[in-house]
Amino acid sequence: MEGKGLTPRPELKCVRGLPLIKYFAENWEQVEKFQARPDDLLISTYPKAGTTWISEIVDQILNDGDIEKSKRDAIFIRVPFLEFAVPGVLKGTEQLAAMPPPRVIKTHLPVEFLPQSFWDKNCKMIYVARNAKDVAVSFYHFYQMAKVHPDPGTWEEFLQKYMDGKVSYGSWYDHVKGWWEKKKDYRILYLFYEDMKENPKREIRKVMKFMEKDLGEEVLERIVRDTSFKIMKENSMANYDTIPTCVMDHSISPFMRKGIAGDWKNHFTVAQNEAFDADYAKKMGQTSLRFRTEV
Ligand code: PPS
Repeated sequence: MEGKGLTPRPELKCVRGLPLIKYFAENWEQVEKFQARPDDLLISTYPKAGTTWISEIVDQILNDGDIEKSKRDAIFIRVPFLEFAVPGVLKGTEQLAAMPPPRVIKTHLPVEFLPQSFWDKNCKMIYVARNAKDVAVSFYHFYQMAKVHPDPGTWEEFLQKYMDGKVSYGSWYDHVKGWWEKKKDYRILYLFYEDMKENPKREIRKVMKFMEKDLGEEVLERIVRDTSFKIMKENSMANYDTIPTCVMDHSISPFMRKGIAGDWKNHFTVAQNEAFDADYAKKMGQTSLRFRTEV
């Protein structure tokens, strides 16, 4: 990845009301007409919910737990990012056009923005949801280190923008609820980051079953180990270390930052937490979707 011709910190640009990274929005036509195949496996998340973790798990399952095979390339090449587009770099849609099946595809799109062909082809999809407060903290750090985002401002300012859905990919609330509703009608495995932290073996077993891959206990245990935060943080094919500093600056905040549930407590003030909880109750309403904020 070169990143030439990139203007640092461009303002977000809306596509049908959805705020996106400017370059992603400018490539929207290509995304909308993307043609999924029936054997594509889609990984969908709101940003910072554990996308890289579940992508690494899925790729290791596809490779029967052989970590050397999973180290064949960086995670963003093995699992292309559908709507990714920055000047001078191969777009997600271009990467996917050249990729042999079975393709694993990453997206952060809200359910109503997913290209229609994924629904028409009835693709399998894995959605990972993470609690809203930890996502806010992780996103704030990511905005600082990934310079395709606008300047996040102070934590207080960023938190307000996040609550108002004025960040890249819009409202966390609409995202998690939209995908939750859709799973009633489509082949969507809906997972929670906090469950993965609590019992990765149990959750990876669910993923294997969903992918119809029975690899046995020994391989399962190896995948649990090789997709742990500690191992992935050291793995340059999983930790985004190979991205140029002009795009992601790990010295500001590493991509593999903390990898825990409950870090929000180190960032929210009491007043911020109260305001957030009140707003959360209004926005989440009567949904059956329930989140834990720590493990
Ligand atoms: S992105 O940029 O939206 O695709 O980011 P994403 O991969 O969704 O989220 C990054 C956060 O996930 C944490 N992470 C992990 N946690 C636990 N275990 C493993 N293996 C793991 N891999 C990534 C990563 O540290 C980011 O969370 P924070 O809270 O910032 O540490």
